[in-house]
Amino acid sequence: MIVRNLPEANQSDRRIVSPDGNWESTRLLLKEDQMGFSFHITTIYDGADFQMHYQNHLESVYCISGEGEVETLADGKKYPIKPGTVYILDKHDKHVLRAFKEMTMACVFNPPLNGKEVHNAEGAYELDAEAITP
Ligand code: 9YT
Repeated sequence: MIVRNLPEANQSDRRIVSPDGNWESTRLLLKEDQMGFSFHITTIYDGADFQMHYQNHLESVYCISGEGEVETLADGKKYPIKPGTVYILDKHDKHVLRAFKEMTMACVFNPPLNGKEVHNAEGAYELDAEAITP
């Protein structure tokens, strides 16, 4: 069994701060754990408004706290996000995420992240990103 603790992980290189200033994510479970998915606790900063397109991954995002919206760009639909909302990018949907109040999200990625991923110019993660050092 694997047991980890968020406050401890936040003090380690599992905590990734996005250079775009929109979010940070502490990656509690990664590819090296061989579970077939990764699991992260992500903070979307107040006022963030940014586009993503996970061409190489599927992602589920569950809102623990905060308030915002997600917009799917293919059809312009906007979905409010509040605690208890989950959105599931089952079609590699290009989307915009907006935080009206800082949001804490639990995120699951398939395939699992290596550890050091940040968004590329298209808002995707590369499959060959660097792993964190154990
Ligand atoms: C919700 C979302 O996709 N935020 C960007 C960060 C990502 N969830 C991650 O790397 O944990």
